[in-house]
Amino acid sequence: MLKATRVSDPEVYSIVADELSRQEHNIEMIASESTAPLEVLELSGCIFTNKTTEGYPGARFQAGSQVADRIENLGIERAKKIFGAEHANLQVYSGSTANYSVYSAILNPGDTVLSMRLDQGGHLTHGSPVNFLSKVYNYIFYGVDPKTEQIDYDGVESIAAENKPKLIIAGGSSYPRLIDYERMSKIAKKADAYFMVDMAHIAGLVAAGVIPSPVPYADFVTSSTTKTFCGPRSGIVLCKAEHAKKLDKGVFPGAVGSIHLNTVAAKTFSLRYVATPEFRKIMEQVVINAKKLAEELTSYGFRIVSGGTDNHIVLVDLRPKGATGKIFQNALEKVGITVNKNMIPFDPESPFVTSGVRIGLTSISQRGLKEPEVIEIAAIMNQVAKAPENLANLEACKIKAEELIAKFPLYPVGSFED
Ligand code: DSN
Repeated sequence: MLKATRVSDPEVYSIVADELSRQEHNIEMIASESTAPLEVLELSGCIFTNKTTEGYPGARFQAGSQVADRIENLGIERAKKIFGAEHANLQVYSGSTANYSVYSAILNPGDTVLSMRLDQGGHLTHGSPVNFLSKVYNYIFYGVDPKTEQIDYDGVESIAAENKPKLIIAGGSSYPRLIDYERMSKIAKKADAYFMVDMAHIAGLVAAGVIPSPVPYADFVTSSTTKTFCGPRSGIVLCKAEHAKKLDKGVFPGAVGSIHLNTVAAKTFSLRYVATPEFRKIMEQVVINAKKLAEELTSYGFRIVSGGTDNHIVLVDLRPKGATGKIFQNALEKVGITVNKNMIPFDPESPFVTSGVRIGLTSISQRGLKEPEVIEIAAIMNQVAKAPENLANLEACKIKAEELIAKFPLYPVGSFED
């Protein structure tokens, strides 16, 4: 691994080696994480890193871009095919810049955007007051029904009718349920608004056909290419053909500079990988494992927000166990299980404390863990919750967690040996 760096900069090499070891020995359950295939790691650092290119295939600002055109065109074709999209743009750097690109394509300063509240499942880039775009656009928000903890579609409809937003956004970072895209798109049409879906968290499940796709219903679909997509740290935007020109201008020069061709190459690989039966099986197991975890944790007295999950996320209300998200996250970290504290709908705690944790099942499913192991993880979590600040308890849980994950290598053994 990192043959050149190991010799020339042992300090950086050893930090990267420590991170590999951390990932190998921990049960990684951050919902926005996954394990990139070796090809993605290779391609993310490939020779395209050296090439500067701006513009689009066939119309570049820099000479020597013919090879770059080939990789970008291949990626675009694969993206259109796998998602059934009319147009695709691979130049965005992340899910965040994917969102900024759509805003840049269709919005003017002061325009109204209707999106989901961050503390009920949305995302920082959908108008949070701490994001700079909240100074540019007028964001207003919808939320979940307090009883079902699922999107209050009637509420969305009445807010849209009253405020006439130019854009309505669905999708986010901690919503564990399916979204009724058809209903949302009808609401948008009625309000004469564009409809955008941010599928960053669920893109892999969508690509594998395990959950419904927003592509037929949305004007724009944005995504990061990590999370369930299991690709490089980057992004993608899809749209209807009628918006293609606007979108491409919104991306470049609207929101990004020169293309990260190395990650375009890695995304292009991923866009083939996510169409394989092997990937589909993993995504199916992700959903099975998530449902199993929700069921097991419920049996131990945890409360699962919305009563369950349809995707890779289990959002847990810790109040019945007398813990906060901060306490539980820190205790699990000591045990070798990595999750993140997360707001739950109508959370009385601050975002720095929270009443919940968000648990993702993608990485462990990629490593081959199935229902029997998920049952063990839930039991460890329950034991942690009983005494989250008791070091002897945490040490006993750590031994169990280490034994469990040691049976499932992060990458095939020998992958990083020279
Ligand atoms: N939005 C953050 C998350 O969901 O964890 C990072 O992508």
